[in-house]
Amino acid sequence: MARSTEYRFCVGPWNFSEGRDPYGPETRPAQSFDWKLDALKKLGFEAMMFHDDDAVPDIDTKSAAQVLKEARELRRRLDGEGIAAEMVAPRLWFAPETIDGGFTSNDPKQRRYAIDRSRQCLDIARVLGTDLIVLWLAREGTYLRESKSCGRSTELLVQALDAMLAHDKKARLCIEPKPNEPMDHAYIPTIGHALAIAQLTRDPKRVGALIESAHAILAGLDPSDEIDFAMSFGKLWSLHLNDQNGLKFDQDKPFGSANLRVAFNQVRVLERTGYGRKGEYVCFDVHPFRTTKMEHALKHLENSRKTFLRLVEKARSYPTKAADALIADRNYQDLDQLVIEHLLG
Ligand code: XUL
Ligand code: MN
Repeated sequence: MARSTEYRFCVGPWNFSEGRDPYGPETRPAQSFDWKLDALKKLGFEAMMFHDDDAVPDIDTKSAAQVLKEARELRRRLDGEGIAAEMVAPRLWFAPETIDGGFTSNDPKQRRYAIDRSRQCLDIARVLGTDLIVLWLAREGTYLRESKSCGRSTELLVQALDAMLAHDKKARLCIEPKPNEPMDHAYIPTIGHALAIAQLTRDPKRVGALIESAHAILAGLDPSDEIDFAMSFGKLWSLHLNDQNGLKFDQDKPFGSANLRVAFNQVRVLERTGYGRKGEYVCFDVHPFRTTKMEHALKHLENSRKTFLRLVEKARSYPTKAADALIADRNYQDLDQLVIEHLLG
């Protein structure tokens, strides 16, 4: 299973979070963008992912010209540090306009806001030198089944994707499915839904997917199967590795923290399918535990990367021959133990 290429790693500014949760305030002081960029470099990461308002803070208060000017300044700053922008994602879930959803809002004025803001996000991405737009469709779903229709929302989502595809003929749209939170039910909960809606757009080739381990687990699915499925279509363009302890709030734990075997299987699939060979990054969408002291505030990133690389070694040294013999003999009992022994060894 040896691979010639090595992996490249990426995180976003929000992954240096300060411990706030819905029930309590921050537990660590906020750090500047420069501090985060410096930390990312020291940890050996090569790219940063951005929401549109990570790239240009207070974006809605600024003119289009000012937004592009600030994006150009950021590009110079990143180039100077040798750090790439992996993607830009419109943060549609914060604005007062998107309380009832962005693209699927019941109010046409607010749907227009969501599309205009997404178009501006494409302009920012072009300036930052990336063709990848990530769409976590946070509020595109319902709290109440009767308030919207899934069929109508699918049409509205396709219209929005089409508007983005028309705005920039080179951009690729990468849908990041998540089944719930903040919504009761999201309209694009799994990779299957993301790849299916791509087919309804004006340019299906430019609509793909991003898998986040925790989101797949929240959908009751195995993230390694989701990865394998998307790779079968050549549609896995980004990846948010992390971990999640069962069906609860989105935990964004360090990679491998809750279930090492599930993490191992994700790495095995990445190795087998050659993820990263076309320049895709391995991103860690992880957060420090709320209890984390400032002096340990980068450990979740360092440790996720360390675990990932250890699991790459484990994937490469997996006793394939012995495993194949057990599979041929339908001896899954011992296959199970072989995996356990391999991970323990
Ligand atoms: C939300 C989530 C986001 C996206 C980027 O659960 O994962 O941080 O990755 O918008
Ligand atoms: Mn994510």
